Amino acid sequence: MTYNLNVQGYCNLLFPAFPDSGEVMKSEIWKKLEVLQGDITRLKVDAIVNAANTSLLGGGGVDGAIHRAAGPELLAECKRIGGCPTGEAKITKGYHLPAKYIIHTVGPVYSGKPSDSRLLKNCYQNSLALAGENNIATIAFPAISCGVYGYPIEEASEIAVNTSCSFLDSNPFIEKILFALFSRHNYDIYVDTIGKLMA
Ligand code: AR6
Repeated sequence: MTYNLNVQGYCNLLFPAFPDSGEVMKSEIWKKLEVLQGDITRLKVDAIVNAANTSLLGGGGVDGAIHRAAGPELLAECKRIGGCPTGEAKITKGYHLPAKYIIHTVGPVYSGKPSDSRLLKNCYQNSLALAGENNIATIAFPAISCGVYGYPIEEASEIAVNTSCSFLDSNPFIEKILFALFSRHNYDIYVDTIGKLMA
């Protein structure tokens, strides 16, 4: 699947929910979000985000898929970076991926403590800030921390969408934020979350 920016995503389909001109600012933000189900490594966007670990040396899940698809040059660049603390983000080239860049961020291992949500929010904020510094206009996120790190997808999707909307509000250079969900279940949860937040 090659992502085509003209494909109409769910958020765009919901856009007429804001017909009032007083909602122009808000509607412009919602129009920049899209949810899709599929493999993030196939997306032709400026940057995809990796849910990495603090070593940045690869792993399972989406991290493993990204390293496999990008090729061994990615691991070599990651070794030079020397790791990444939880909540922060680092950028590399995309190598053999259709995406030009990979933004590696490290989500929290879910513990049920208040620090979880702060750290997960930091992942989205710091990834988007790096996007800004690198002239990245289109960016795709997986569900950071929602695999082996155990973050409940309902809570995580709210943080992902709210943090992205806040960022778009003050940073208009981002043209599109995609949420790429591997499973139909997670896709449905994101669609549900966006529907609730828009209501
Ligand atoms: N495209 C999009 N989403 C994917 C893909 C893919 N190709 N593959 C998996 N997912 P996880 P985490 C989804 O476990 O919880 C790694 O070993 C997956 O279904 O990849 O942040 C790292 O090295 C899930 O919903 O990341 C770390 O050690 C989501 O991506 C650790 O896992 C995130 O699941 C990070 O754990």
